[in-house]
Amino acid sequence: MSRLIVISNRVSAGGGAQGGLAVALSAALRANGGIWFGWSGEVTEQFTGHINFQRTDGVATATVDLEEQDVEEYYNGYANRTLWPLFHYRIDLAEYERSFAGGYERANARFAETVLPLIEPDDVVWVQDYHMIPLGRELRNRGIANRIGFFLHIPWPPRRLLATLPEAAALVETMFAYDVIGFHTQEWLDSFVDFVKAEMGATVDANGVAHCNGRTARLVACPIGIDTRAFEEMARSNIARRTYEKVRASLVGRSLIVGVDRLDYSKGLEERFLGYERFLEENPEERNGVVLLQIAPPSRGAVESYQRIRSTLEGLAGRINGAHAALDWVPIRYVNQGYARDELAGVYRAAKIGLVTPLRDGMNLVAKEYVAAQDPEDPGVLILSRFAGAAEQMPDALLVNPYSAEELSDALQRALIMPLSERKARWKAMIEDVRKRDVMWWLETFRDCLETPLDGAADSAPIKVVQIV
Ligand code: GDG
Repeated sequence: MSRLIVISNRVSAGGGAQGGLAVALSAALRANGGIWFGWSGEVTEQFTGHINFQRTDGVATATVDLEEQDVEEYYNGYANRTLWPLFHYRIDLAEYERSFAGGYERANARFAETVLPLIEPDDVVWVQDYHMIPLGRELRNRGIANRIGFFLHIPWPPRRLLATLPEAAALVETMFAYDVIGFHTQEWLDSFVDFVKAEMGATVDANGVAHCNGRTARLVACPIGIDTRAFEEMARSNIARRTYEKVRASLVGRSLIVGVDRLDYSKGLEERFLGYERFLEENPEERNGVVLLQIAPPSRGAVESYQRIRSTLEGLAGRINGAHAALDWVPIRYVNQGYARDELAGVYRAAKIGLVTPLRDGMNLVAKEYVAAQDPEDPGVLILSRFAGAAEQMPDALLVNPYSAEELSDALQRALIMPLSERKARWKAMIEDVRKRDVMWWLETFRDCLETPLDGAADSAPIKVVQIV
């Protein structure tokens, strides 16, 4: 198998303490050699393109520092104030500034220039996520003829929303520099097809290959998974067990509802709190019988919309607790702090309900982690937003509209009284898929597509169309 060059905004090579994505990419890089390249997270006075090489747990990484202006315009700007909100359907929050678009192009050109000498002729290159959409074109412009794939970890927005981005067509056109473009779900892929057909005159053939202005790119829906076996084991580890005991003891017999999300407006935390408040009001007999533990480590604190959501949630949690708390009970434990993964596994296992209600999410790995952490003899219930990519794979969760406080309240009520036999049947269906399509499955499936040349493939060997459901 060819060497792999992974390119992503941040590099997090390493072992089991990391998330599934880092584990899977690290495993592939260890097995076949290759390099993981990206931004160091550091700022330098003047961009030099100096590469910092490291080897972490047998994985070679190469990182580069960026200038302050790059960080402001590319990372805090175009990536997190333009694309992130727009791609999560929040055009009300999206900021369209030429300086951001310019900084984004400049940073991507800098990444391309820097990584160029590291790419050997037989390598396959895999670019990750919305920070780096035009990177493939930048590499092609510099003469790279290798197979290059792109995977989008967030949703692809509906055509009419994307059309509000001034440079939408130009940005999307750069994607035809890739051989393969991957999405988590058929829905995101369909939205992409809708845009390129209507706005750019592209066509898509029966093999899922898009043709646009003389270039082609193969489109695949390939849902990311977690490192399921490892997570199941982690949920049985000593640390997880101790965390489980500690949390259970603190509940004194009450049922735990858990949410774990980066503090991000796409995760529907405000709506979740309102749904829970509704539940408390509609079910007074349940008051004092449940606790909502919301773990929400802060993220992207330099961006104003993130500061706003943080203070909104603090206000809301304070109001709900103020209105409903008793001498010996607080309805919401709102924790702005991160925990180690094995502790999280223990928390998931202690929770009777996993409340995963993003307003929009490319996939959502917390839903899968919650399922993997459950006790097979007494599994909890997953309440999942219909608007998370994960919902396509998890029809046995209680699927809800996260905007509806009534639906959230009803689902909480239903989950709390769900008989063991139904909980087991739903959990079994979900865990089977979470095990089957784990993160290694995702990696291998995408890589297979990337390593299958497009030219003439349709005539000789039929292209394998990836089915996700
Ligand atoms: C993007 C897409 C897509 C959370 N709190 C703690 C912690 N976490 C971990 C979770 C989970 C991960 O962070 C979050 O993953 P998600 O998938 O839920 O969401 P995003 O961060 O928005 O990820 C998403 C994903 O990319 C992959 O393609 O699924 O749709 O938005 O693993 O457990 N981890 C630790 N402590 C915490 O407190 N250690």
